[in-house]
Amino acid sequence: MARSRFSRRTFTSGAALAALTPTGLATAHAADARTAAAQPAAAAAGETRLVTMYIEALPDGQMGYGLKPGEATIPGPLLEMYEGDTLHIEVVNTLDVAASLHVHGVDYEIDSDGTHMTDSVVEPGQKRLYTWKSHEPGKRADGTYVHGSAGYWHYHDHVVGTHHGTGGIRNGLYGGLIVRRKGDPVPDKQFTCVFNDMTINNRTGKPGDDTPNFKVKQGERCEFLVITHGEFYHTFHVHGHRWADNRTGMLAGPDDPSIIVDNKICGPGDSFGFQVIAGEHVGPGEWMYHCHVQSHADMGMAGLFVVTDESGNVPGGGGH
Ligand SMILES: [Cu+2]
Repeated sequence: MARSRFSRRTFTSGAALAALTPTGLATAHAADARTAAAQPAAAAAGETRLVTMYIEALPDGQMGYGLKPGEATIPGPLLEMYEGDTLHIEVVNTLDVAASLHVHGVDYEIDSDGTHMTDSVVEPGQKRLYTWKSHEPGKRADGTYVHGSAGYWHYHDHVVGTHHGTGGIRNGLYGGLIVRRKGDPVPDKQFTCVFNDMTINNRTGKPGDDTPNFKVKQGERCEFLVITHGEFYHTFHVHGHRWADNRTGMLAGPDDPSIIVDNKICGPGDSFGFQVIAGEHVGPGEWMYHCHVQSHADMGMAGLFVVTDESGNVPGGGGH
C-alpha cells in the first residue's frame, strides 16, 4: 500500500535538500517579496521539496530519525519550511517494528497522519511518503482571519511501543520543525532542546550522559526550539537572556504588547521557540539553561548556553 501511494505522487528532485539549512533558506528566499499580508490562504505557492528520513535503532537501544543512513540522531534533524512551502518526506523504516512520522502545526491530509488508526504507518523494512503543507495567513470570505503556519513545531513517531507511540517518543523518535514567515530574521545558530520525561534530548545529566551544552559567540543570533514530551510538565529557563512570549520570541515593534519572559511552562506535546542575541547586555559567560521545577533540575535537567567572546574565551569558565 505504501508503495502504490508513493508512486502516484510527484515531487521535485532531491537537489533542494540544501534549502533545509538556514543559510539555504535565506538564499532561496532572498529575492522573495513579503506577500503574506492580504493573500488568501489557498493562494500561497511556495517551494516543494523532497527529503528522505531514516528511522534507525541506535547502538544504545534508543532510536532516531536521520537524513542519511547511519546518521540518525536524538533529536532528529531540524526541518524548516517557509509558509506556503510543501515538504514531502520519504520515511524509510529500518526498525523491525512498525513506526511512523506524525507532525504538529502544519497541514497534512489524513493519509499523512502517521497513526495506526488511519493506516498511515511504515511497516518494518518499508518506506512511505508523508506530505506536509503550510500556508500563509489570510482572510476568509466571512471576514474572519486565517492563521498562517509559521511557528515552532515538532514531529514524532506515533506507533512504536504502544498504540500512541509512547515507546518511540521515549526512546528518541522526535525532532523539530520550524515554519518561518517571509521576512522573519534568520538565526546564526539553532538549538533543539527537548524535555522528554526527566531528560534533555534523552540525556539524563548523570555522569557520562551529559546534557547538551550550546556554544556560541557573543552577538550571534541564536534560535532555541523547545519541545516537551513524556509524563511531566516542565519550565524552560535560561539565564541572562529573555524573549517575547509570542510566535517568534521577538517584539514586532516598540508597542508590541507581548510579555517578556525568561521562564516558560511547557507540558507534553508543547513546543515554542525564540531568538536571542547571545550575551546582549550581559556579555559572555556560561549561562545555565534548565528546567525550573526544582526537583527536575536536581535530577539533571540543566545544561549550559556557553557564550564566548570574539576570541572564543569564556570569563571565569573553561570554555567547554
Ligand atoms: Cu522539569
